[in-house]
Amino acid sequence: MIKTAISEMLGIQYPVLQGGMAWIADGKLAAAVSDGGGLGIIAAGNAPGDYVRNQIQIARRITNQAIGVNIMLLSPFAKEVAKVVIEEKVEVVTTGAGNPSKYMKDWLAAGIKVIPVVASVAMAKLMTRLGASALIAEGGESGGHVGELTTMVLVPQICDATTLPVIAAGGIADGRGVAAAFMLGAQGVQMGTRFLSARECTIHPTYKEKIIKATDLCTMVTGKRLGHPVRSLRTQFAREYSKAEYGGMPDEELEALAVGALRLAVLEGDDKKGCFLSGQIASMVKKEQPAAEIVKEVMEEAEPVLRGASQWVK
Ligand code: TUI
Repeated sequence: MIKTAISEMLGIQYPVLQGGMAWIADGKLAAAVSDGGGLGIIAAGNAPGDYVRNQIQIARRITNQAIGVNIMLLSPFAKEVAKVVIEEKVEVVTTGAGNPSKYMKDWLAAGIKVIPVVASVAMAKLMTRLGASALIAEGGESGGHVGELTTMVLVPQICDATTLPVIAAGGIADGRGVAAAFMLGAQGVQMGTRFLSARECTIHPTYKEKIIKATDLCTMVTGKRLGHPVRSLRTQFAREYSKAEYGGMPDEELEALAVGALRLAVLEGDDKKGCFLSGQIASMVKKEQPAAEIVKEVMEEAEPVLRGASQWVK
């Protein structure tokens, strides 16, 4: 049994968070992860407050365990979702793709545990000062919106910059990844891509199949030119976007090219125009299985790896 400051603080069995994947992480997936002993997180993505409220209520009907909501700070609805999480009394808020400073006081006053994703040491220091409960250090191996640094490089630097417990994310798919994250100083992990194959994850079957069939070099980053780098599967859409990006397509046209691409991947499994967000570990996702099994499996795998670590010291 692995207990850490993160599992204790969140009152969960395993220090495993499920990433807040836009369009994907709904109330059903979050509830299944929480019921499995981790922390399930509903993604607000670019959705309005009412969608998020509805998903929270769906999760509450399935599980009595704590749940979280991820607020994507680039969303035009971030402000209204920030209110919904207080009204619906969610236990945990995670944030991504920006600086949540202006919301922190209200969330903390409402008794919500606030866990921002930080992609730099400066942001880690600021969030620590503002009273965050923990930090997520998400490296660029992750899917979706990515920062500059890798998990290997980011996690120890964030751990050194804060007194708060740190959750590692990006590039973690199994017990070895969990053990490695702990060696770097993290006390919990967040996984996104690994949960794409969860039975309770209701993405289009084509999306699941693409993840399960993926190989090691199957992801790429696009969107750097517009300042929003995003990692996704190397599909026709990703290749064409990349070509346009480096071929000098005007900014507005480039932005238009990406509109609706996430939705097309998740809801329709559209091979040509869909953007299939994925982390670099897609090739390590082998089969569909219940979310609870994923949580238990990775943590049980981590135990012998961590026990065996002493073999290196003579
Ligand atoms: O947010 C994510 N991953 C995401 S968000 C998303 S949806 C999207 N829609 C439109 C454009 C871009 C994305 C898909 N995947 N991960 C957490 C994360 N946060 N990664 C990096 C950061 C981050 C970056 C900068 C956090 C803070 C930050 O601070 C900058 C600042 O404002 O100082």
